[in-house]
Order: sequence, then C-alpha cells, then structure tokens
Amino acid sequence: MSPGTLVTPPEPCSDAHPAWLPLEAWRAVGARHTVVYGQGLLVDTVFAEIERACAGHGGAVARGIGEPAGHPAQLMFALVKSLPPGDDLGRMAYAELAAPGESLGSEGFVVARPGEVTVVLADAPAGLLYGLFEVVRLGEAAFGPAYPVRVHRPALGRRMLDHWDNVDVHPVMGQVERGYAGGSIFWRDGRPRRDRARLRAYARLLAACGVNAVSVNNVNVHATEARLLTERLDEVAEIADELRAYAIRVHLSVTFAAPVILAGLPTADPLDDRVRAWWAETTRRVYDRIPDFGGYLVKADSEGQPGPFSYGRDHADGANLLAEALAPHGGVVHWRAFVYNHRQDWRDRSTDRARAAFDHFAPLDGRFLDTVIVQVKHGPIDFQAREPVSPVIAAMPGTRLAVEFQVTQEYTGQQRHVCYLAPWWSEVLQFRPWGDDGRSVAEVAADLVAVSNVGDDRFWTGHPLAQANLYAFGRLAWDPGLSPETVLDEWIDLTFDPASSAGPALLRSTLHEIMDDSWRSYERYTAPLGVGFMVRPGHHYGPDVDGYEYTPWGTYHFADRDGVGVDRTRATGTGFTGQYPSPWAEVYESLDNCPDELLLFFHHVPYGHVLHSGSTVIQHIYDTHFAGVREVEAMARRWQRLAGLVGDDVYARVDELLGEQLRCAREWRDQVNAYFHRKSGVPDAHGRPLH
Ligand code: GCV
Repeated sequence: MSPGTLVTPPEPCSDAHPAWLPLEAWRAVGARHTVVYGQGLLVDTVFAEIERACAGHGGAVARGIGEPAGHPAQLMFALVKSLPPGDDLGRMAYAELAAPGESLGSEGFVVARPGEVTVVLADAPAGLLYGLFEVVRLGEAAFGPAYPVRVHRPALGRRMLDHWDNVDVHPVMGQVERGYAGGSIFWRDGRPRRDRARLRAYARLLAACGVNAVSVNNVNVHATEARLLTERLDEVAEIADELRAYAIRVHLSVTFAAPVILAGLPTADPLDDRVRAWWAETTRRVYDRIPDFGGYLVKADSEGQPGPFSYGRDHADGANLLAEALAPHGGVVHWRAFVYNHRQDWRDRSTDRARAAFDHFAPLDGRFLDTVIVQVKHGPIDFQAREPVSPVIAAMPGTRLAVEFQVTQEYTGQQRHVCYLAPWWSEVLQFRPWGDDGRSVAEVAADLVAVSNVGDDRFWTGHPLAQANLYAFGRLAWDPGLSPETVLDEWIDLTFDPASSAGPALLRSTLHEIMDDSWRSYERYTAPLGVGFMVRPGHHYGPDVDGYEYTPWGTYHFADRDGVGVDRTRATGTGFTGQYPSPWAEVYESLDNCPDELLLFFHHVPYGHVLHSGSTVIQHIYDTHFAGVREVEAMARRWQRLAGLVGDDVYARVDELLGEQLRCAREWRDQVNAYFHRKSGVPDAHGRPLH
C-alpha cells in the first residue's frame, strides 16, 4: 500500500463504454468550485476525480486551505478530523447531524447544505469517496435550496463481487465460467491481462455503486489458479494495486487441497499440524505482499472440489483452519454452503437437493470462528428465476452469513435477454424468515455477495442493459431499502443523461417499461410456478423441459400425465418445508396457503389444481407463456422509440439482442406449452396453437 501517493485516475478506457460514469454524469460537480480537506490515498482519488470533472465542465478544485481558482467554494469534502479550526461551514454541517459526535464509521458520510455550500463530511477516507459518488448521483439536486441533511452508512459491511474467471481457458467453461460478456478483465490464456486502465475503470464503476470487495478467480480452482496463492501471488498483488485507489479489497478463491497440490504435503487434513502451519505461513506471505488482502473464498466438497470430507472432517473444521490463518492479519474466509450430492440417482425420491445446504450446515451453527463467513446462495437450489429464500439464512444465528446473488445471468437469459434483477433481489432482501415481526434477510446477513456479470466486452456486461444489474447489486447492498425503480432511475440518469437528450421523458419511461417487469416476463415464458430448471443441460440457455429430468443433478419437475411439481412437504414429501421457521414452515406446507409463484417448488399438484389467481395450473402455464412472449414483443417495439435517444452503439447492440430474446422466448413458449399439452391432454381454453 502507498497511502498518500497521488493517484492518477485512469483516462476512460478508449474501448470501454463509460457505463454509469460518463463525463456528463459529472456536470454538476465539475462545474463547481470545490475544496477537499484530508489526506490519504482515497482522498487523493476524490481530488483527482473532481479535478478531471472540472477539466471537462469548467469548475475548479483546491486541496486544503485556499479558494478554488479564487472563488468561494460551492462544494466541500472534508474528513472531520481535517477540518481547519476556523472552518464554519464544516462545523455547521457537522452540527446539523442528528447526533454530533456519533461516528460515521469507516465508510459512512453526511451530506449537508448549510447556506450556499454543499458539504460532505466523513470520519474515514472511504466515506469521502462514497460521498463524492452520492453527490454525482444527486447532480443539481445536491445544490438546491432545500437539500436536507442526510447521513449515509452502508447496511452491509462487505459488498462483494465474485468473479468466476479462470486464468487458463477451461476446455468446457472457457475463460469465464458462466460468463456472457467476453473474456476476463483479469486473465487471458493463462496470463494476467495487465490492462491497468481497464482495471481502474472497473474499480471506479464499482466504488460508484458501493462495492468494496472483489474475488478475482473462479471458485472452481483448477491447477493453474491454485498457484495464485503462492508463486503467482504477484499477479494478484498487481490487481490489488489497481483496485485499492477505489477502496476495493481483493480476495482469492483457493483450493482446500492447496497443501497437497502446492507444497507436496501428504494430506490437507484440517486438524493436521503440518497443514495448519502451512496455511499460517502461506497466509503470512500473502499479507507481506498485499497488506490489505481481503481473504479466501472456498468451495469445498461441492461439485468435485476437494474439502474436509476426504479426511473425515466437517465444514467447520475446514473453514476454521483457514480462518485461524487469516485472523491475525484481519482477513476473513468466505466458505460456501453450496454443498449437495451432484451424483444423485434420479429414481431416489428421498434425496432432495433443496435440503442439502441446511442439512450440512445448520447442525454446525456455533462452531465457526468469527472470521468465517458462511456464504449461502439466496435460494436452496441454484439461482433459478424463482425460488424460495434459503432456509439456511434463518438457521444459523451463531454464524456470520453472506447471502450470494448471481448478477451473471446464468439462468436468467445469459445477458442476451433483458432481465432486470433488482425486483427479485429486493424481494429476497426484504423477506422475513420469521414472519412480519422478525428480521429481514438484509438484516440477518453480514455480507452481500454476487457472481459478477463483467467481462472484457466493450459494454462490460455484453447486454448494455445488464449494466443496470451490476449497478443495482451495489446499490441494494449499500441500501437494501431502495426501491428497484429508484435504482433504475439513478442508473438511467447517470448512464444516459436524459436531461440533455431530445426526449428525456420518453427515454426514462421507455426504459422503465422495458426493464421494470422484465424479470417477471422472463419468469412467465420459462419454467412455471417455481419448478425451476427446464434449461438445456450444460450451457443452461434455452428450453429443454426434460433436459435434467433423468440426470444425477437433483433438479427434477416430476411431470406426468396427471400433474407436475416436487412434493417437499413434511406430510408426504421430502420434508424440506420443515427447514423453515414458523410461519413459513406452515405456509409452504399448506397447499391452500403456498404462494402461487412457488407452488410447484413445494407441491406436486394435478393440472386442474386451481391457483389463488383463479386459473388452473395448466391454463396458467399456457397463459403465462403466451403473455411472456407478447411482453418481449412489446419490449422490442418500445426499444425502437429510442433510436437517436441513446448512443447508436447501444441502440444497435440492444436491438440485435432483443431479436434473439424474442426468438428464444418463442421457443420457450412453444416447447413448454407443447410439452404440457402432450402430457396432460388438456386443450388451451382460448384455442391457441400449442403445437
Ligand atoms: C462455479 C452452478 C453453476 C456452476 C458453478 C456453481 C457454483 O452449478 O452452473 O458453473 O460453479 O453453480 O456456484 O459453484
């Protein structure tokens, strides 16, 4: 680390889209006279960012004492401890806090407007950085007469993106596992990419939406990637050097078998002293090289990755081994709960993949060290377009938990479909596992983590509108109470600068019409009523209703001529409903009370079963599949209104992708409808073609 060094912010990458930080987004800040008080790397970043904005918009910025370009300041950023004794504005802003003296924390800040100056105060430099991006988001509103004082602190301490990037190109999964935006920004063909400008630009985008940690390699750790921990550590350090200026800490996925693979030890047994000594020493070297290293991410005993089971140990033994090595240096281990039997016999109705994470982890509650964070996928299966919230989240009160989302659209259209996921994540974050009076998922979780959707594509995310998912993840991790529509407004205003477009209202309303409900449209034309999967095995794109039905993966729908769905009740099924606390254990168990959208996740029902909506299951399947396709047709028509209102490159890319989305949605509609028509023999009540 080099605190105090003035950072040169990257010039925007020549070939990368500016996403939510185009120069226009900086107009309100860059046109003003600003003063910055404080020292340190992140304060340098704040200063350099404002300096560049001023170069583009005609304002001026001064560091510390003095007036910017001889003008009184209109905007001020200050660390509370750096406020000059005679600075009335800073003191007045500070005095406006509800509880002056109360700490703003390591990332919090306050924005106030005492008089004619907008003031951002923070206790720590990261707070000033986040405060800067808040002022950018607010634009002119930050300088209006009635801007109320407001304290901002992140709801979740760690807001992290996991990259499933491989160093080598994997023969099946490629450079980025489940990546839909080109290659990796970190690695190419076995080597580091060393595209510093791109890394800085990425860090800047992440900081601007609140992300503060990144894991730089796939949780499936192959032979080459295992070496990032030791002889290739410099490559990780180089990435950390670029991301640090934007308050982003680097984490690394490691293999549990590292002592065997990298050091030739005869065992990786977590209780073996040689193994413990090796992890302690290896971790010490990591911190010598990267003093602010975040920690390890581990997928163990899952989908073929090694883990403590090989030595007769459990996940607590395994996770604690790494936590002990990291703790002296302030690091943490994210230990994934995505553990299940992927070699299941499809004939065996007693094994239920949905149960697996709870069965493995809930009994271990209380045994994990404080520096272990058990990372739980938000649903019990695997990032489907609809799942209930994982019962693990309510089952481990004595353990720090991270909830894991998937921003990369593995099961939600692979960044060829418009699918704005914030409404889905917001539902998950607001869900109250213990009922209305209990805490929400956002309140239970220590960290929010997501699988990144970024690649080396010019638009970062392949589909330009998928940038909104990345932005929304960061914003919801900072403030889970934000509405998805508000987040989308922020993203639209920053990215497209509607105010200076020829049709600001049309631009905003059209993007909302296309995106607000796009996740539900996707749900309508894919697997019905929470049953999940029905995707093409392997790559997971497009429909294949029986694709996984007779495979070992544990993802079945059990459709026959009479009905469909998985009986997960305690009364007659796998008993999964019993993993929830009250009231959900009873709600999900009951055919009468189970929410329609999850009916087939929890129950096997006849096609004639009547939903709360009043429709039968079979008619619901037909209706929603026709509706979903109509909605995509409408998206494609609406997009055409935006010709000339968004950049030509964005217009053309989205237009082309909407064509593919429509083709694929029709394929889903026709395969799902034909399948259930053939199984059930029930005609469509409206006589539409079912093929
Ligand atoms: C990184 C799913 C994906 C895998 C992924 C796994 C995981 O099964 O299809 O590609 O592996 O989840 O989360 O570890």
